[in-house]
Amino acid sequence: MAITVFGRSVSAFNLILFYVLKELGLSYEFVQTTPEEVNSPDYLATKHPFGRTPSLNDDGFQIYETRAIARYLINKYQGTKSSTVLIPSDVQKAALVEQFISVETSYYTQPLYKMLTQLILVKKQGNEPDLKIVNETREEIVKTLDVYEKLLEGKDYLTGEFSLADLLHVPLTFYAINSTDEGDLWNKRPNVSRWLKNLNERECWKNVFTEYKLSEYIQYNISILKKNS
Ligand SMILES: *[C@@H]1O[C@H](CO)[C@@H](O)[C@H](O)[C@H]1NC(C)=O
Ligand SMILES: *[C@@H]1O[C@H](CO)[C@@H](O)[C@H](O)[C@H]1NC(C)=O
Ligand SMILES: *[C@@H]1O[C@H](CO)[C@@H](O)[C@H](O)[C@H]1NC(C)=O
Ligand SMILES: CC(=O)N[C@H]1CO[C@H](CO)[C@@H](O)[C@@H]1O
Repeated sequence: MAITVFGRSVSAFNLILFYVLKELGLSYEFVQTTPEEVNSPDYLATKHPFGRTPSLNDDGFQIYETRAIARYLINKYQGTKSSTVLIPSDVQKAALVEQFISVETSYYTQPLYKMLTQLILVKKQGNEPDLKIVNETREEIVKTLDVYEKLLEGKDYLTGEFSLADLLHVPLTFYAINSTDEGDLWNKRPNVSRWLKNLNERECWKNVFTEYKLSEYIQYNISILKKNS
């Protein structure tokens, strides 16, 4: 068994994949790719035709798109190297995990990714963020978090038990809370905060945090943002 991940260690989607691999107890090799490399003919032909990261190779089998890679790893390896269950075998429990993954993809990650692109990437490049986009996506996130706040009442995790659905939220939320001034959207909601605390305390995420030096992206980003705004 040899798993290789191609990607960029600071990207939220790569961090999701590292987190999944660690929860499943799998070891892997990581090949850091540069922004230029992901657009090279070789990368497009063999790793990801849309020039994105991550892409994973498992003993010759190549697959891209984070959620698809995660499901593949779960179907193949869950239960073999660790006891963590990311998608339960019970069909109805699994369906509820899929329901929340759909919620995460459409109502959470989509607006949040757009907002963070403005508040982190655009600012880092020295440009002014588009406040219309920031305002519109913030409004969508508020609506989503209001629903989450109710859904998470009396629950530790979205389905009640930790699953892939919860895990998929963690890296992007880490950047939102620690590298922008928008943290109150999460911090002011007690049920959402409790959920994030449960997630942040998981050993595998702490290992991702340490291994990929995420603490460097907290103060660093904030001071850069302050300088540019
Ligand atoms: C964004 O929202 C702020 C605060 O509500 C407001 O002052 C600003 O005019 C808005 N900007 C745009 C471009 O919509
Ligand atoms: C959050 O959870 C508490 C109980 O844990 C509950 O009293 C409160 O109403 C919840 N908040 C919302 C907005 O549903
Ligand atoms: C923000 O960063 C701190 C480390 O300084 C970490 O403990 C915390 O979990 C992070 N918050 C989120 C929501 O990821
Ligand atoms: C305070 C802090 O963590 N600063 C770090 C910011 O990030 C750079 C690298 O990206 C580090 O070198 C700094 O130590």
